[in-house]
Amino acid sequence: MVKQHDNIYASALDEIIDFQFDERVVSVFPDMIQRSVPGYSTLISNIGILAGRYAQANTHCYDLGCSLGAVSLSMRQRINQPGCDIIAVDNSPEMIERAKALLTTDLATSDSVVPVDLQCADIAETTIENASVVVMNFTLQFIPLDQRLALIERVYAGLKPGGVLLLSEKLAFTDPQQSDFLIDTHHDFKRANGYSDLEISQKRSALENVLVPEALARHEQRLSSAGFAFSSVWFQCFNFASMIAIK
Ligand code: GEK
Repeated sequence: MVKQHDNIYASALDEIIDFQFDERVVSVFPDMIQRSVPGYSTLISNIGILAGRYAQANTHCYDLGCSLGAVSLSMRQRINQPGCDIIAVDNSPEMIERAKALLTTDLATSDSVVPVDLQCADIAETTIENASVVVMNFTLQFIPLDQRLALIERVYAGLKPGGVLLLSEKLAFTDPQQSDFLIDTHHDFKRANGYSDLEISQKRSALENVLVPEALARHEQRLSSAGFAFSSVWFQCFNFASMIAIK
């Protein structure tokens, strides 16, 4: 599939409406996420490696907020325990439609036998059970703040002992100097990837009420109150980080 260039915020807009994962975003999504999230490809390939390490025989591995299924496709290359499947969930019908096409190509071309069940659903309502790996790669940040603890608690309850949650998030920082440094550096990263100042500022406004980042300490607290005895950051580039929490 040819990667379409993201120019959604390139021209000045009269009114900036809240960001949505609609057809227009879906059509440019691989280009958008690659040029906006520092370390995205590194994260995708290493989530596969971590899933390979922690997947347990005869369990489910979840990709919550799967978008086009990049995490699922990486995990299915690396999981070699018998009887595992991947349950990939997203509430954008356009995302799931496109993810199905990509999965069909992957099923036809890769050696992996791990099945992927793509579901169009709200992750707040997805049953999580008999799980050894649960991935939320930049999804929790879109869930309303007051629903986040309940979701993480359901993930914890659905994991088997030794199972893991891999949680990637854009972070907020309480120290103003650190915050300015990391946000400015992220904007440099976007400029270096061809986004103009206008695109950066219009996208920022569109995401303002939709993507709510939290401080690392807040995530650590929530993981601990949900029951996870161990959590650690395993990746960070600027204000984007990924954590692992082990049950
Ligand atoms: C990747 N993980 O490529 N239920 C289900 N899906 C949701 C919900 C919800 N309540 N809220 C948001 N989403 C992917 C990238 S993108 C991150 C994840 C980004 C979905 C939403 O439709 C979108 O596809 C995804 O979460 C977030 O590794 O665009 O910054």
